[in-house]
Amino acid sequence: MRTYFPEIKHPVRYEGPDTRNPLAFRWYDPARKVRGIPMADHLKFSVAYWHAFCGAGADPFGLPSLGRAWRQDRDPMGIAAKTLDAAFEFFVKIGVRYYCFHDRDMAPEGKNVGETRRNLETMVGRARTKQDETGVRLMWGTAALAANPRYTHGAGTNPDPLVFAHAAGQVRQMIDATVALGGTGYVFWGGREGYSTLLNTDMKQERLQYARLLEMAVEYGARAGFSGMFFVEPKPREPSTHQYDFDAATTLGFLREFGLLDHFMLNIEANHATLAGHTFEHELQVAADAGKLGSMDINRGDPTLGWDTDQFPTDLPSATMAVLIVLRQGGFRYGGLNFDAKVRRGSFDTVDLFHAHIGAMDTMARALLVADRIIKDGVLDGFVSDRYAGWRTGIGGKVLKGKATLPELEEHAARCGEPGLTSGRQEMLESILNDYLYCSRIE
Ligand code: XLS
Ligand code: NI
Ligand code: NI
Repeated sequence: MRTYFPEIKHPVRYEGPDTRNPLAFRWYDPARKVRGIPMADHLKFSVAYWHAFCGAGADPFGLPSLGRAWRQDRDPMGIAAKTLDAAFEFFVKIGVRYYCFHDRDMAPEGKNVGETRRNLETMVGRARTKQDETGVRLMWGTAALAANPRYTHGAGTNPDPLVFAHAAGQVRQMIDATVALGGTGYVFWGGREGYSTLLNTDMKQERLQYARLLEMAVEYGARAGFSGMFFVEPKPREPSTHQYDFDAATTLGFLREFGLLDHFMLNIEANHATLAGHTFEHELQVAADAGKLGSMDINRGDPTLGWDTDQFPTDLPSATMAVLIVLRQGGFRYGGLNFDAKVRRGSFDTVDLFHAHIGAMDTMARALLVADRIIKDGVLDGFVSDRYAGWRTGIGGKVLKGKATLPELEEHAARCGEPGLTSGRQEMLESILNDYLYCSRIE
């Protein structure tokens, strides 16, 4: 069979922090045990099919710049077949065990709903064979409900029920595909579920429609044998001015409002967090506190740009904060760490795909080692725990149990007088974190 990555002769290896080989892992050592579990099980990496194999480097100012050999064929199904070959060659060579895809990444839309279904089923059949040959598995599936012009005013939130029906059909086909490939998750992400102006929008109606779509997906998933988890991926804006799933808190509120919370978890994306004016760790913590942190789209934005640049995550402090939250909740059951990231328009060579994934996997692996050390030492957790110690006994404990009253608290304040001023020690804690990141021995 033709090879699309001839420059990589064997799967990328772990060579340790001192290697000079840019095509080796410095920190990601899949078999290395951390807290008794292999690194590969802590870091369930997934390659994003759309960015890695379908992305061609186009931007609003420029034509496609990445001439991928697997995208050259006269027939769209021919392109799909070559892309699948390239994808599985890449998964094996980079050593990632999971991938995620949208229906349209893997199979082209046909002339009508029936042909579209057949295209997808054909490609899913081939993907199943490749999965069996390689052991690589599907993490989650999703439907592309944004690109086709019919979805310009939304898919689930479109004013036209016929558009909604097309979206629903796509979701149904993609749930079938996810089941056929053994995926453990199904994602709803922003797409164009939002609006641009209230002059033409009934927001209350659109949110209700969207809830109905999610409800039907849950009902159909149960019938189709889907035993994984449904996820919503919050995103605040782009392409719509206002996206309904703005951030984790908004999305949790939406799911609660429509009685969907039991069937959904959140897939938190780093770049969407920053677009919403939050940090990645803020969004992760909101989801985790609700018991709803199900998966992550790991990437990063550009702090000087206001859109979803989907760069590969190489920022160690942010990665460490993220992994700390994941470790504290005991990892992921249905999801993992999906690289919703693409190489830059000017990274023309296929080897750049390897550099991108290697750098990001090493960043997350290093973050895992640092986070493990931080948790083991207990310095940071101890500080926070001490800070709230007053709430475990006495009047604090009474308040939390719902046993206190306002008059009682006024009386308590009067009796005890002015509280002392306790420093939050932010600068000290920032320095401690830096010590762990840059000085502590984690080899
Ligand atoms: C777009 C989203 C998209 C999803 C995949 O902004 O991040 O890539 O994660 O469905
Ligand atoms: Ni995403
Ligand atoms: Ni995104």
